[in-house]
Amino acid sequence: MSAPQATADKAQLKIQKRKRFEDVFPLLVQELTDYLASENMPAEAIEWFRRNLDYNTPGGKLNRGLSVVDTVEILLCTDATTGKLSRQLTEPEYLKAAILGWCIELLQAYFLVADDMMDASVTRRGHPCWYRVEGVGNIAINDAFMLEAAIYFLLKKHFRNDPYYGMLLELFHDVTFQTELGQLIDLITAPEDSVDLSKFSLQKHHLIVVYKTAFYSFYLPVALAMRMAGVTDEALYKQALDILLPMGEYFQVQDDFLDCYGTPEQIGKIGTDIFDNKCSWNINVALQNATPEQRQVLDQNYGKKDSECEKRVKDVYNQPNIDLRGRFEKYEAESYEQITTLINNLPESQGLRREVFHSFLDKVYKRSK
Ligand code: GPP
Ligand code: MG
Ligand code: MG
Ligand code: MG
Repeated sequence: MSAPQATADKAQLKIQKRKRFEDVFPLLVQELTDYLASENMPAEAIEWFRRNLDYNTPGGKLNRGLSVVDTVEILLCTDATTGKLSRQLTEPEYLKAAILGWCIELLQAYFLVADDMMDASVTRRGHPCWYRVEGVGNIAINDAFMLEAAIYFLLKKHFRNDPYYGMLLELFHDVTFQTELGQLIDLITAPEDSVDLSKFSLQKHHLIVVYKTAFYSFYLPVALAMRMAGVTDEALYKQALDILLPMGEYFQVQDDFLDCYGTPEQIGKIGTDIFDNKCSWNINVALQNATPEQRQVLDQNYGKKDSECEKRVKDVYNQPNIDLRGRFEKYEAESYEQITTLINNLPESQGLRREVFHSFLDKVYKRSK
C-alpha cells in the first residue's frame, strides 16, 4: 500500500471511530431524560435537561472519550504473542467502553460550563458559552451540577453489577477533587483586582496544570479503561500516571499557547488568559526572558480587561528576544521527545501496553485546536 493511501485509510478509520462513538450519545440522553419522565418531571424540565446535555457534551474533540475506547480495545484485544490486535471488541464491550468515555465527556462538560463562567469566557466550540445563551444565565450553575449527576446515574445503571464499580466511582470522585484543587489554585493565582506578576512561576504553573487538567484529561481515561479491562495491579496505575501527567502538562501548555496564538475559528473559543490575569505558560516564559523595559510593559498591561493592554502584552510576547512562538515550538519538540522516551521505557505487559500511550499522544501532538 502506498504511503498516501495508508494515511487516507487512517483518516477514514478515525472518522468512522468518531461516528460510532457519537452514535452512542443519543441513547444515553434517552436514558437520562426517561429517568426525569419516570419521576414525573414537567416536560419543560425534561426539555431543558436535554438541551443542556446536547449543547454542552458532544461537539468537542472527544479525545478523552475516544481514548477510553481505544485503551479498552488495546488492553482486551491485543494478542500476547504477536503484540497485535487479534480481535475486535464485542458489541457489549464496545458499548460499556463508550459509556465510560461519555462519562468523561460529561465530566468535561460539567467543568467547562462552570469554567467559562469563572473565566468570563465568551465562546466555546464556536458557539456562545452556555451561561451566555439567551435565558440561561445563572441557571448554568445548576446545569453544570446536573451534567455531573448524569455521570453517576449512568455508572449506576450500566456498571452496578461489575466487580470494579466501586473503583470507577472512586476514580471519578478522586479526579474531580483533584481538578477542583487545580481550578482553585488557577483562580486564586489570578485575582481580578490585583496584578502581581512576581507571584507567577513555571513551578506554580506546573502545579496548576497537573491538577486542573492532567488528572481528568489523561490519567482518568486510561485508568477507567484499565479498571474495565480487569487490571488490578496498583503498580501499573502508578506507571500509567507517571507518563500521563507529563502528557497532560504538555496538553495544557498547548492550550495556554493557543489561547494567545490560535484563531477563534481554529480553537472555537476567544482567548481570555491575558484579560483574566492567568498564570499561563506564555506569561511565565515572557517573564523569564523580559528586559526591565519589557517587564514594565507586562506589569502595566497584564490582567487589565482591556484590548489595548492585551495587545501590548502580545507585542512583548512577539519581541525577538522573547519569541514565544519559537520557544513553544522548541518546548513542543522537547516534550514529545521526553514523553516518547517515557513510553519506550515502559516495561510492556498485558495490563499496560505502550500503544495505549502512543495512541493518546498521537491524538494531541501538534494540535491546532
Ligand atoms: C482548563 O483551564 C481547566 C478546566 C476546564 C478545569 C475546570 C475545573 C473546574 C473544577 C471547573 P482553561 O480555563 O485554560 O480552559 P479553557 O481554555 O478551555 O477555558
Ligand atoms: Mg477557561
Ligand atoms: Mg479556567
Ligand atoms: Mg485555556
